[in-house]
Amino acid sequence: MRQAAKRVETTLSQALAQPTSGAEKLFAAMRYAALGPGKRLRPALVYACGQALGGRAFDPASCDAAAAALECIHAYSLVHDDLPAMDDDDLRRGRPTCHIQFDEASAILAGDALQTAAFELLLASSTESALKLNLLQELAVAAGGRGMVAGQAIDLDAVDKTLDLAHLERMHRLKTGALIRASARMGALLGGADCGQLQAVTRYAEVIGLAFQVQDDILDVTADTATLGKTQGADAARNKPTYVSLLGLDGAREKLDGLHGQAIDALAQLDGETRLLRQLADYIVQRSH
Ligand code: GRG
Repeated sequence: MRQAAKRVETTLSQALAQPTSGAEKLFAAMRYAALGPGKRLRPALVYACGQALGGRAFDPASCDAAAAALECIHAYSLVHDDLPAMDDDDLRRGRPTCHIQFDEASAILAGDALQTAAFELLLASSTESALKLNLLQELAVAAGGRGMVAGQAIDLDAVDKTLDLAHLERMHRLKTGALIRASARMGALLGGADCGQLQAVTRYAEVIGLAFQVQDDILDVTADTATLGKTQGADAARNKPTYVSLLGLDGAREKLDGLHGQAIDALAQLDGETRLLRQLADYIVQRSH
């Protein structure tokens, strides 16, 4: 993860280095959002899947644009999620949220520009054209109204409602799962995955995506504010359904164990070197922030 973080931060830093004249504040807000102290989980998945499928011939540089594009979309989603019209959060990654550090209009624009920067990064990459089109499609579908944005809409609609487990799962598959799935699939495509391998990677990513959210819900009620980098119990306090509110803490932990097992089973279908993917699955269920 450290190596992935270093690579993606270098790519993002270069991509956002030259502000458009007169739009210095916009670029400062974009850099603040994209280069803040995040875990870079999605880039790590891109590189790990690329390596698992690409084997010895794998060159991490081939994944730099995809990794940075995913982090741009992720950063934009967090900036917009924190806005007063959405979750209205003051704290993110242990620092003031983008609209508190700058102002609301700048945060909206920084999110907008980060979203399109993702596609610019992919378009400017030296990836072969047919593969590039596949990557663009993966990202566009995962990020938009058939993926993450749809999940966010369902989530906002769920406040004060009772969702059952199937509904909750569908919302998370879209809201956080779609981008995690796209990260793994884009890495696998860059590593030259065939159809069967892509299916196994997709299954792995779908279950770790859910596991990530279950652990997020557990941490929301168990970790302290300093460790979390955000307000503890924020999701529960917003009266949104969570895995903990539906299953209880022990039930959510059991669910997490089951998903971890399914991720390891999915990796058994891959013939490549899957050590890093196994470690990422372990990290997702054991993480403390
Ligand atoms: C506003 C269009 C739009 C979408 C927002 C993903 C999302 C949709 C909102 C995020 C809300 C949230 C905090 C969800 C919980 C799971 C999650 C995505 C946490 C943040 O991701 P991490 O932990 O963040 O990978 P870092 O800071 O490490 O990059």
